[in-house]
Amino acid sequence: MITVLSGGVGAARLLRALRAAPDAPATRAVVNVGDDLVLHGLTICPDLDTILYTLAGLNNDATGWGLTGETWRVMSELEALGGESWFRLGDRDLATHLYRSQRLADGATKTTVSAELARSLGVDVELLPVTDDPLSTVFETARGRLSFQEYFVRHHHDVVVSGVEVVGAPSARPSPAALSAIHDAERIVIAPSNPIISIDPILQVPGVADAVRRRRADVVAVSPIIDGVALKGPADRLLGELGHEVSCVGVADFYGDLVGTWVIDEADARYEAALRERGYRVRVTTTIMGRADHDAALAAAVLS
Ligand code: FO1
Repeated sequence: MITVLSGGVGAARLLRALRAAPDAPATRAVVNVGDDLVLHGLTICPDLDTILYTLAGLNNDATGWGLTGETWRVMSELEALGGESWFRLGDRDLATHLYRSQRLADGATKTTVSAELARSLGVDVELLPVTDDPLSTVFETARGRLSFQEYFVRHHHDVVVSGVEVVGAPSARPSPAALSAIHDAERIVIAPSNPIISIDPILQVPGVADAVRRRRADVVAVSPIIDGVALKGPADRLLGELGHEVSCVGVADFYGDLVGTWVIDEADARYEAALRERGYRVRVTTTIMGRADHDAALAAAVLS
């Protein structure tokens, strides 16, 4: 059994690659919920849903979020009524948010609802929100304090950030299932997700970073920075704005003693020595996913 600490797109692609590997081990994902939001009265969990849709083969690969073959009739009607339409919810996607919101109103936890959705869509990876308590990542920016999705979607993550706070983290309780997934796993993988806004909110839930640190020898992390650049999203920009080196070494320094082995891209082979000097084992391979041979190589590096 392996456990993957997961944000959205990068984690979803890694999980897909791991599931496709020969003799793929059973897999659990401990998933960030810091970018969840309530909009139109609906609870939306972007990272959980990106993983769910990707593993179900339903993800819109062009956008990285939402469903393939989507239609937008409800959004158009909402826009005509003057409703909030900057955060786009497709007609098919809305069914997920309606289902989740009703189940939460019935008293079910996010953990339970995630398992129900995974079962309905035939997904065999256990999707475990890191906590069932409210968590929301907020940004201190040149335009004031912004919620995650205001920063990410409304302002296209094109605003200077001076600080990130995970509101709710100090009092959040890790879900028992997420903690066991870290305790019991043969291997823990940190996905190539944004360290600051996807993985750190998971680690800030009390008890989670300590649980990962105790398993350090079995923790393998995949760098989301390749040759100084993030393939998707603002990880590179945020690392720089918050004073970190924008490289796989900067990411390694950010996680510090939580990680035993780094998987870095061939384009970053020059950093191997610096990482070894810091006490890490290092595997160099392609980390750019989406091609079957690349996915297989990365999965092999993570699982070997
Ligand atoms: N990202 C966008 O750039 N624009 C959107 O309108 C948008 C809508 C959306 C709806 C549901 C969902 O699950 C995700 C959605 N995303 C959208 C993606 C998402 O908000 C971000 O990529 C993640 O939160 C970052 O991990």
